[in-house]
Amino acid sequence: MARSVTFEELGPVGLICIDNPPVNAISHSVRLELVDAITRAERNSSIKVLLIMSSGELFSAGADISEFDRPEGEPSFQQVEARIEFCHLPVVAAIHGLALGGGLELVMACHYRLAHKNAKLGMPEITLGIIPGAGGTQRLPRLIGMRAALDMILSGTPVSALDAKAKGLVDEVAEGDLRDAALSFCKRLVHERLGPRPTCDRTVIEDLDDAAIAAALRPHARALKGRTTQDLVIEAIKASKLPFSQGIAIETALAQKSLATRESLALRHVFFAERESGKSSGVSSAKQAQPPWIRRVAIIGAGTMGSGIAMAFADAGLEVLVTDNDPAALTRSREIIQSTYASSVKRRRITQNIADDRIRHIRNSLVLAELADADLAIEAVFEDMELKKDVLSKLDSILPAERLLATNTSTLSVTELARATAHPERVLGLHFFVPAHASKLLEIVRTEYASAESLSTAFRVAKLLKKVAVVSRDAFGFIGNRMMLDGYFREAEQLLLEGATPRQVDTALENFGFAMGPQRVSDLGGNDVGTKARVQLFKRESRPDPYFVIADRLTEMGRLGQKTGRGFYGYESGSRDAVPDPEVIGIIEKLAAERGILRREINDQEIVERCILSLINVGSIVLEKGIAARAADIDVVWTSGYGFPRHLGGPMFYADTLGLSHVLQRIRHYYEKLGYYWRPAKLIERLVAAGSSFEQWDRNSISQ
Ligand code: T1G
Repeated sequence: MARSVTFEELGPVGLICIDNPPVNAISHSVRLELVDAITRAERNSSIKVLLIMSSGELFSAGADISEFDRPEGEPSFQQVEARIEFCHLPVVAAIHGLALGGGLELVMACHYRLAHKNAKLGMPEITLGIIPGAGGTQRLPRLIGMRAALDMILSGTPVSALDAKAKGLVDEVAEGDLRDAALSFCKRLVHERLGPRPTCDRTVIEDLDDAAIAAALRPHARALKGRTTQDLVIEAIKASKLPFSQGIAIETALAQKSLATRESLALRHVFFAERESGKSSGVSSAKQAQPPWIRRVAIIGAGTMGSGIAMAFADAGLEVLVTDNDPAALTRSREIIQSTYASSVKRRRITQNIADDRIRHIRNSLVLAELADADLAIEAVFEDMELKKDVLSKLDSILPAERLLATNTSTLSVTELARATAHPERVLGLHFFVPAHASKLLEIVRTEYASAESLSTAFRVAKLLKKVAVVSRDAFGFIGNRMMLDGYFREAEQLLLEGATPRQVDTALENFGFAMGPQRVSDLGGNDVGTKARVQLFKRESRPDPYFVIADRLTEMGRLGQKTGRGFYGYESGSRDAVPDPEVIGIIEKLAAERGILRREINDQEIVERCILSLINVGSIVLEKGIAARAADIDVVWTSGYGFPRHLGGPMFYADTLGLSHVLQRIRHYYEKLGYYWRPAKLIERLVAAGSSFEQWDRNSISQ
């Protein structure tokens, strides 16, 4: 079996190289071989210094997450780190790419640290619902101070090599070849007779009072809403004031505790679900990495979505051509793009140079034929079947047959659109979410005609754009919108008719963990957009009344949402703060009376239960109809595209958390109370009868 750690003698330097593709995860076998290499070096009198580096794209992505569900196995991280820290030779780490989690903890146990100028160093454990468990909460404060350590661990975001140097986390930043720089650094150590300097021997001078903790938590309040891991992080960091052996024992206990939380199981579920989502398409990750390369992209339609999609591709460094037959639309698109980049520069997310460069990557044209050399074309024109068919058939005649043609429709039949071309096998839905340049999700809508080449190109597009891709079969509303319309949003409207207020519904679901409640989302996107989309969708399948009667009435009355200053709420000009508007309650009361619905007091628990259970029930229908291939895909769609709280794992994982028999019992309760649209999905009934779960269902469907 190939070794995952190599050892090389380079004069006085013993070079230990971690080689465990794809991300040099510090697995059990890596730890075993690291200790072997250190032992060999210690026994070799010509070796005066040890250098630890890695091969491949990055230093290390940390501990092997796939090993978390089994006992750690010896040597443990701490045993390896103790061998490094108490080695009689000075040990140097040289970092390139990324050093994350356990990878950085290993580096902190070394006596000296170099980083290439483009390297990044981070502790992302909190994104997995765990605390650093390999000494990070004890050594990081010793190197950079308690406050800075708390910031790094609470944010989970890597810092640059220069920042790390400024904080005292690395000793030197290498401009050129890292290996050369590291070897000369080692030789300098030998020449200057500089020996080991165990990090654990350092003491933490700083204190961390409640004010400092509150200040450290403030910037992460939104990201950590409803979470608990941060409390364990703070407790562990505080323990760094103690002698190292005591602090590390406390960290170990807290790390074990964090690993067992439902929050961590949920976040790890989402981590792997996002990486697995591509695989259920049947297109191997190897195929997804093959050419043809995509360099030039054409966007047809310069509206809000077209402009956002153009920015997404420009952000990825591609050449973008935006075409539209309306010069005014192209001008507006340019303005949207320039103002969006300007606000990113203002918020210091990018520099002016980067903004200018990205704007230069986007060209406008009124001439459709100009896109003939595009590697990919995406139509984002108005949601009208005949208009889109016309655009796609024109593209079909302009672009070579092997190029992918995509539609950004969110409501229309992609199959019917594909049939409007001579090459339906190269037509797919690439469903972007608002804002297209920032939303992480890309729903790939496949038709019965779509070829494997087209699918793998779509996955490559997602990888290029750093988006999470999920495949949906072409059906009413695809995965996300189907569940939003037939489940979550529909139930929110029903609750309004029965007596809840928009503010009450939104607050209850925001307290549950959604970034924004359904009525505020509707006002943000525009109630008219929803109304128009439903008109299109109803051409595929209709839905009996009441079905979004409130939103449609608001649209009729011109209460379109933030863009008109009135929607489900009122908005002061220039403000996005949603202000309850008694007129809306009047509208709702009238619609309820017209339908003989008696209004009553409704508590938050019922609001959350009904909205989430309806989401789960419709999600099960989406699964049993094969619109989504896996329950985990649905979790990815809802956590990365619709704001479902990641720390609850997504609606289907959450259903397993509640227990499917309880879920079914409650759905049946609402079916008796509210009628047909609460009919329990057959899949849930089957799983409950079998004592099974969505997780089990996924495992079975993969093994088939
Ligand atoms: N363990 C196991 N597998 C991992 C992994 C890890 N840490 N990181 C990535 N993979 C797999 C991933 O599943 C995928 O597999 C392949 O590598 C490529 O990943 C003790 C306890 C490094 C930025 O949280 O953020 O250390 O799908 O598609 O987009 O205190 O992966 O090909 O089969 O994501 O280039 C802390 C997690 C661990 C970092 C690369 N570390 N990884 O992104 O590739 S906890 C993290 C990432 C820890 C200590 C604690 C990203 C990446 P497959 P990819 P990418």
